[in-house]
Amino acid sequence: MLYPRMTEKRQKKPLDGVWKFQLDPSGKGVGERWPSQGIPSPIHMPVPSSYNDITTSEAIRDFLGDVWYETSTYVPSEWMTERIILRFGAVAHHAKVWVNGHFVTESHNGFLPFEADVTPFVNEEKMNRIVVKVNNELTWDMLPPGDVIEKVTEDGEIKRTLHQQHDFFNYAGIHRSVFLYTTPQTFIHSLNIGTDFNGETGIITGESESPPSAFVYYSLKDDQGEIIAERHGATTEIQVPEAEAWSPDNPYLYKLDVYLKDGEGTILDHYYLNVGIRKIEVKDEQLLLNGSPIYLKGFGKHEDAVIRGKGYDPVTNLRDMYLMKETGANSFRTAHYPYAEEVLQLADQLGFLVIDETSAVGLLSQGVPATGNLEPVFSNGKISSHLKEYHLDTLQRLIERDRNHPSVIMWSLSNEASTMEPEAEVYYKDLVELVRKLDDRPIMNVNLMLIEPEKCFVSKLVDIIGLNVYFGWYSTPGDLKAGTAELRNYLERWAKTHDKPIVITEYGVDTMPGLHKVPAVMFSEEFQVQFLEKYHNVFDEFPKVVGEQVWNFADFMTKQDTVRVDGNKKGIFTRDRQPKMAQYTLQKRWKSPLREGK
Ligand code: BDP
Repeated sequence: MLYPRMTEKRQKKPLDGVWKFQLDPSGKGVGERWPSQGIPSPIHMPVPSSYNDITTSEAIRDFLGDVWYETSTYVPSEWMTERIILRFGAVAHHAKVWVNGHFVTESHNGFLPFEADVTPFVNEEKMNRIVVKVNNELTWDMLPPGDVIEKVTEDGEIKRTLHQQHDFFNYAGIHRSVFLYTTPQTFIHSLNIGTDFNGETGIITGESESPPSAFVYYSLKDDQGEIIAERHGATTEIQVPEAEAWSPDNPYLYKLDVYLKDGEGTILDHYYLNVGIRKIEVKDEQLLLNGSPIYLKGFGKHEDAVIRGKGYDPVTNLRDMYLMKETGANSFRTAHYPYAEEVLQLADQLGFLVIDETSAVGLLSQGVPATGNLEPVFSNGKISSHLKEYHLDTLQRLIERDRNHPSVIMWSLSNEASTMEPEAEVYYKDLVELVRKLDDRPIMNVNLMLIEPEKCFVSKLVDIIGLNVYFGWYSTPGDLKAGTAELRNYLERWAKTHDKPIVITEYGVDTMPGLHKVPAVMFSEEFQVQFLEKYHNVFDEFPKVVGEQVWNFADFMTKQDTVRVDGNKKGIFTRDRQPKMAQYTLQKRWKSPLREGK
């Protein structure tokens, strides 16, 4: 599914703005024909945004169930000969969509785009009503998984609450931009662009899916618009001598125009992509970018901001990118789900190496309060065949969506799953096999610090190991000497057991901005600084450690909990994107050369 772009053959109209909105606690909307009649008692709600934090209502913030959105629009007359597509960047978590009362599509993935061909349902001269039912419940048939728990209260009412296993607020709503766009009747369906670089020559391979009756024509241009190469044929290979390789220091982008022509040479469709020529590989226990070892410096992030929650926000997004550059970061991980495509477009342009993660977070055994034992996930049917299919589908769609971004350097299968269960091996084998079929980027899986390297059933399947480590915080709280000793021991065991590079995908501590303590104590800014410094010294002892990504870039919202003070405070920046003291610690380290060759 190609991201909507304007060309002389394609139009687009964003439907972002203020929509109508209504809660539907008793689920009566369909029965009362809201899809065709409109929603009866709406309030105003911005799109894209989470709906939770916009009003002052606790009922809206904590709502669980169906909500409805509605907007109306005219469609230009000149669109009537084209295919008209309605596209949502993402709606969390379940969506059903109607256009002028006709059901057109549904989605059960809160972090990936979906669309419908609405050509037959669109009116030329009248307003077109678009109605969306959104549901935010989690089940164990989806990712992230969760349960809705029903309890009868003392006054006989049924109270429904969400049980979730992941550490971020279950924001919901129309989270990413909504577009109406057109394609010609004969159109380019998909593009798969690969690149390679041998130190001098770049190779671009192109594969386009389009109707066999039409001819594909590629035109490659440099960043000044000068034509470098032209090719015919759906599958192509272009050699670029003396290529400018893409990297965080030089995010050079070529432009690839793709045309579809008929037998007479008339242009039927036109689409274009930015292409960064680069090669990423795992070799000799190192991560190589364009043939040289690269050390990842950066953050685990979240799509999270004040008021708009998980709604895509170009303003916050750019601020984040500038702050990361300023700190000396060259990378980030899309923890714990696929981010908006606009984030990756900017990462291509500004030069960030992205670990692209699925929404598989929370596949972790939970302690059973009665026994204190861990309830397994993979081995007792908690993970259904539906969930596995969902995971495979998410991976496939993530790769198809993001494979053309030079910034995306690897796929992360999941975060902190119960990979110590033997049954996890078969499950992950199938995931790995799928990725290998679709793409040649390295594969990572991210491990919880309770996973013992000798007893992990998944690390042997992947190319690069992600480790989340919080010794001195969740273990031996406050004792950084003991914490760093544990860290050293843990890394030694991983390095001994696996001949693969390791990225520290999370390390960090909750820190209240402005809280100063000497000697340092947990939650003070001094403690965060010391934790980072001590951890960095240990990382530097291990040649297999090829990257460090602090948890988290910024403070973020979580569910209410005794261990969370208005959310998770492990940010290097506050939730409104101002630095804590530790930002200078990182800047000092990341802006000066690290170990030799890194
Ligand atoms: C890790 C999780 C991350 C949490 C973090 C924390 O991967 O989502 O937010 O711990 O506790 O286990 O701050």
